[in-house]
Amino acid sequence: MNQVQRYEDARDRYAAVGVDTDAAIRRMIEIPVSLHCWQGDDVTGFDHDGPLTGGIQTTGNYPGKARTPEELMQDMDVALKLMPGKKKLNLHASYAIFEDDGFVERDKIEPKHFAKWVAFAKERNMGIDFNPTFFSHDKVKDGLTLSSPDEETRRFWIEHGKACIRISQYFAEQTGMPCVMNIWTGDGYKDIPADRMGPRLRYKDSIEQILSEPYDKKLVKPCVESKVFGIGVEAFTAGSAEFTLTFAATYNGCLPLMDNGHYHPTEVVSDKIPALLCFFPEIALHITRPIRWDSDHVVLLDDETREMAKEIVRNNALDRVYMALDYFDASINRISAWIVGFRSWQKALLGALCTPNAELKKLQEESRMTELMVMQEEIKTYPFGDVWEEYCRECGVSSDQSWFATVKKYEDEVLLKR
Ligand code: RNT
Ligand code: ZN
Repeated sequence: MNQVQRYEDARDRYAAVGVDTDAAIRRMIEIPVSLHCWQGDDVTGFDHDGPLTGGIQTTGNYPGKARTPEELMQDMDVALKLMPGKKKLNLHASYAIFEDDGFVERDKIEPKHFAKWVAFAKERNMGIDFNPTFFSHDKVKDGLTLSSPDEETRRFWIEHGKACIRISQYFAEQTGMPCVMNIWTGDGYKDIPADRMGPRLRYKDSIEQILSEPYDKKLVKPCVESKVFGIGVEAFTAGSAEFTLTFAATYNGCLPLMDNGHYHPTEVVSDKIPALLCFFPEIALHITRPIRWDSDHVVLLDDETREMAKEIVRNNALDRVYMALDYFDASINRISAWIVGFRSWQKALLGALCTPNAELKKLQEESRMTELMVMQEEIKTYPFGDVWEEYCRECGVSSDQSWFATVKKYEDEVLLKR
């Protein structure tokens, strides 16, 4: 059988259980997923020389990391061409590009420092998401930014946040697509603090001040990301789950952002997605793979990844959930890391769209739990690979591992010469 025949056969098999694979492929093509620039250079950015701080860490020393905006864009381009689907660009403020005008501190950054990124995104028909960078900087004082008791420090970071709102608005205006602006800080304490509420009250006030900067609510989507703990800040995190979720719930227009590396290991974000969708018109996700902790391994097509995608799809929430990848592995080819993670999430979404969700839900509602188990298990071995192959063919990318040859060639010719 050739590819066309295989797909037709698969389409019939899925149709028999009520799944329209053509419709699934058509839907996939429209769903934007945000690709994080920071996988390309181990979260280094272009505005500082110091180490990565904030309780996050990249491990590994694979050769060929991008050192300049040009290299990062070039590498990302290689990756983008080998992934199916619609992409958005996810930037951090530390990736500002300072040209002859010279360097400015983070509280003074302007849209012009991102003009090259806008040109890059526009040429590729991508929207842009944005993140103020509250880490890896001299002004992080005693591990604190927006929750710092030092007013000068806190003011600096509030001004940074406001500058980022203005830049987010610019991104949305330029690209014609909304910009999700995510606030995450690693603020916290290594050991038992005496005051857990004071830092949070300051954090709350700081976010309110940032969001008092005028912006168009249809264009800029601010969100707050929680975390359970970070390296060196094991005892207390100001932006805990309860803190950020309550902030988002009580502040009109602010979205909660869940990163599936940021919870206790037995908690699953797949279960939290439908819980939040009961209350929030829109939510945001950072999709990662935590191994034992917030290790930020490359996203694979594992059970929880599939389960998260299923929750978005079966609750009809593809238009309500802003999806972004967030991981950083410096121990393997960084371009492959981008591609494997992006393709894995694409597979998870397409798989979710090829699940007979309405039928399964009906079985649950009729309490036919035996049949539900039978069906959920049998669908796992349906010919998903043939649908994936057709989707990749329509997107003009390879459906199997043959994409790696392109990356390997680029590694030999470009990366290893850096
Ligand atoms: C850190 C958070 C945060 C960062 C990025 C770089 O634990 O997940 O989202 O990964 O902002
Ligand atoms: Zn994250």
